[in-house]
Amino acid sequence: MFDHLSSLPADPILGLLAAYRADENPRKIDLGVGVYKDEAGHTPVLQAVKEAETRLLRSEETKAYVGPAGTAGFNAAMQELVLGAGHPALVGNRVRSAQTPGGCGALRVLAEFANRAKEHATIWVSDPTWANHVPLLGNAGLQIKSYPYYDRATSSLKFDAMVETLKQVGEGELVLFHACCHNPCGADLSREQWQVLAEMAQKQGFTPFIDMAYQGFGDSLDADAYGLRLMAESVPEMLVAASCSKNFGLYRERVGMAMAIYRDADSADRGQSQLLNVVRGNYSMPPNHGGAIVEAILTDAGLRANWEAELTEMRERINSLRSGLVESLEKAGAVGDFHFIQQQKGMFSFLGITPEQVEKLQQDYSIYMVDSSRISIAGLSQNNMEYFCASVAEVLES
Ligand code: PLP
Ligand code: TYF
Repeated sequence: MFDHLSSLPADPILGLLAAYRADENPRKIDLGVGVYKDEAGHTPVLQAVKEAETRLLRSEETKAYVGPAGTAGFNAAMQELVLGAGHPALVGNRVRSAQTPGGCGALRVLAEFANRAKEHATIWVSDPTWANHVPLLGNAGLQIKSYPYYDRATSSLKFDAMVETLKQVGEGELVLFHACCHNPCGADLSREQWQVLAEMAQKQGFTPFIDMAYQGFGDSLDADAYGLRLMAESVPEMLVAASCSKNFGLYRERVGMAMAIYRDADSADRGQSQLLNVVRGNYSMPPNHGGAIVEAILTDAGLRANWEAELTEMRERINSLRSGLVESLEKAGAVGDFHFIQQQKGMFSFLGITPEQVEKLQQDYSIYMVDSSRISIAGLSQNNMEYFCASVAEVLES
């Protein structure tokens, strides 16, 4: 029965990793997948995570099932991290959530949940958006349409065009927003722009669906959640897919949260029964280990302070790489104005070069990035910055 299946291309982002690993050039640089790397090019386990794991190993007494929502402690701590303590939606008992296998698990569960509420509902996503949004949301049955977001020609937001397109969106439709650190473009909405969008959501009645995969990687844990929290104060209903992959460095442990905000506590209870039923029909219940680590860190003052310090260090390294990159590109004589990179946030920016130039960087210089010229900034370091910028300058000249 499987003979007739044709083969499909690998995930274009994860596929790059294999090509990079096979490359024997000692100067090779990996700017592909969005995984944080330190100055030495490593993705270490955070100290706070190691300590939480050590404590868990000692205190854990059973591996018996937990249940489809994961633990209550994880959900309460994560809801508070995302929404902020005392958020009106929390105080009003209108929030429900489930621990999921990563942010991807959350996106998929929430998409299926939304599809139950309204079959084949339209979800508007930014152009461009993370490539995985398409299968995660589309395979659940939602219909995907896009709104203008980023202008490659000027390396800035197309906010007016975004607003113009979203004016036609109404009740029963969803709009996906990146909470912060937009993947792939790095260009985020300002507080004023979030305000405009929150008023539109309120007036027009569409349902915001916010993907928060990088809380803490932009400006701070609270500042990065500004738009999400504002939106959650403005509308009666909203969905949030949160990921703990980047900010806790728990990538392979698969930890995230699918959260929904409802009109009132009664609809929240009914909604949660549906959401947990979606979980049951997919994977029954989430893996426990990563969620237990997050819960331990968020609920212990010492571990939490250590984690926040490590998160700050990751953020500051990326931000200093951003300014270093702009400076070094200028010094290398690269044609063009790259100052936008310094204004953008999070793991990614588009370099703004052509697919042919991306290909040339890979073939001739062993520098790996996604076709769109998206670079994962943390792959740069003091060691490879000069080689990277000189190579880009040469490719831009040729
Ligand atoms: N959403 C965006 C925009 C992402 O970049 C990612 C990837 O890291 C995710 C969601 C979810 O990732 P994960 O499933 O690894 O938590
Ligand atoms: O965009 C990225 O690089 C990250 C990591 O299937 C990622 O979000 C990439 C591809 C994928 C899952 C995660």
